[in-house]
Amino acid sequence: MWLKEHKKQIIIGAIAVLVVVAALVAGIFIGKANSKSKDGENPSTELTEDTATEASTKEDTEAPVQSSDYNVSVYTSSTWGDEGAYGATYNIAFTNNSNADVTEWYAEIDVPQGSSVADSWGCKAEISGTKLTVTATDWGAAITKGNKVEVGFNMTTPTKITPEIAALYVDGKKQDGSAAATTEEPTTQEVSPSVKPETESGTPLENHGALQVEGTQLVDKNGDPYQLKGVSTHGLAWFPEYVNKEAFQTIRDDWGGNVIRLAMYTDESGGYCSGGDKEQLKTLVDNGVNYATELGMYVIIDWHILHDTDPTINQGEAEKFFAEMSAKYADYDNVIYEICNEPNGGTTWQGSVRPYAETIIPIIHGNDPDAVIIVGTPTWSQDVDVVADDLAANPLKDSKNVMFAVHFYAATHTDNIRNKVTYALDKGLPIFVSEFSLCDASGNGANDYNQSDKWFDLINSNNLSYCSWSLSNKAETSALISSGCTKTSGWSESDLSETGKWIRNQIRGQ
Ligand code: IDC
Repeated sequence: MWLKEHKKQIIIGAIAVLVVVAALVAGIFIGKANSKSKDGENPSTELTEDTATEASTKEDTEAPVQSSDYNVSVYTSSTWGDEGAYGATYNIAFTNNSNADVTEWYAEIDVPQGSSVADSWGCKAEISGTKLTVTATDWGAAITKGNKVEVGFNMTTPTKITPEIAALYVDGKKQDGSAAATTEEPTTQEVSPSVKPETESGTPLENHGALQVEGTQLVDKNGDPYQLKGVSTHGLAWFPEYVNKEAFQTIRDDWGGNVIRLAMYTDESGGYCSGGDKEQLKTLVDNGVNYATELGMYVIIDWHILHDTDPTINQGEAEKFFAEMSAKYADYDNVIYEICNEPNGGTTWQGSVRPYAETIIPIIHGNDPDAVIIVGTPTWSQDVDVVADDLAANPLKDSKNVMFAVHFYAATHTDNIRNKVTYALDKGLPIFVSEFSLCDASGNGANDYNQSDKWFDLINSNNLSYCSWSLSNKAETSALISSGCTKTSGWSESDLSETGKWIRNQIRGQ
């Protein structure tokens, strides 16, 4: 299509290439006669008679010189509105396969007269007549070799369009057609990395509404797959200062996050069932839910069992807690319940977690029938394979909008746990990565970036939702804020720990 529409320009371009090649050949032969280049220096740049002949054959072909340096595609993600005012989020994914860094680029897309852009991230998107020019800005423009960015914008068009890149310019040079591939829908790898602060044209909640589970996938109010990406607090009792609206807003607007997990320990010091101040803890949960709601973010209320190993140990308290929470937030579309962080010790799925879930789920759904609920899985939320096998044979009595947790710490949990995830997804189990970090399972030690990349390949190719442990400045590797930084919101990049920087980039899609 692009080639056909531009046949004329391409032929003119090819002729221009020929003229330049001819001039170069002449110039080099003259140059050679005058000064012989040093032996072995830059041999590949020397244009010989052979390559000149090869270039001249290009005249017969329709395509200009092929370039595989850049792979650029455009796709729409969420859509809204109707004919007359058809809205969509457009994402442009740019992969720099060349061996030089890219510092600026822009793309042109044909749009119907009367289209308008609401907001954009990583780029400036401007319409003049029927031409939309998307010019990468700041982080969207700086693409080091081998790396990929995704920029995006929201646009309303009078009619539904299939966006295509009509022209692409990289570092001042127009690229040939082969560089600008176009896809209507994202491929699975392209789904997630998109930074979408969503502050101007609507918050995540305004745009995506009540979420549901369809098959293994979390979907939004329009039935479109939706990925939650965000952070978990540390223990609410220990780091209450991070439960503030500006902190959540920084995660939303600077990181591109859309979810906050509120981790309330049940049995550690100051825990809900181990002498902690229940009212104070519930106030922290309530504040967290309200800040997230005001910001249009999703929020997970996490019953953070850990030392107590088996969710049935404090089940009575859990029943009361979730009855109270689900009654209070029954009308909130953004509240998600995580009913047991990490069953561990000798706790089994069939012996404890399943019966516990079959008690708590009806309590929550009794108040809020559509609520999304995350159930922790045995062995510190790793054994999703065991759960998948059991549920394939014998589904839960109430499985509506129920998902299952997998947690990983990349320096400890590798192929073995990823294989469990793949296996469980294949069996149809909806999975939510409600906690993870890049270091070892203690929350400390060195980060394993290689394993972290492998995890994110799996996460993004399956559009899994995730929350990173933890929004705190504790002196441990998994804390997202640098231990020397006492700011509780508005962090600049240098305020973040190494983990924090990596996670922020990941959420931003870099
Ligand atoms: C860790 C915290 C650490 C705290 C400890 C308490 O990072 O500061 O002292 O809990 O036991 C989990 C748990 C999560 C752990 C984390 C790291 O869900 O509570 O946090 N982790 O050990 N599962 C695997 C790792």
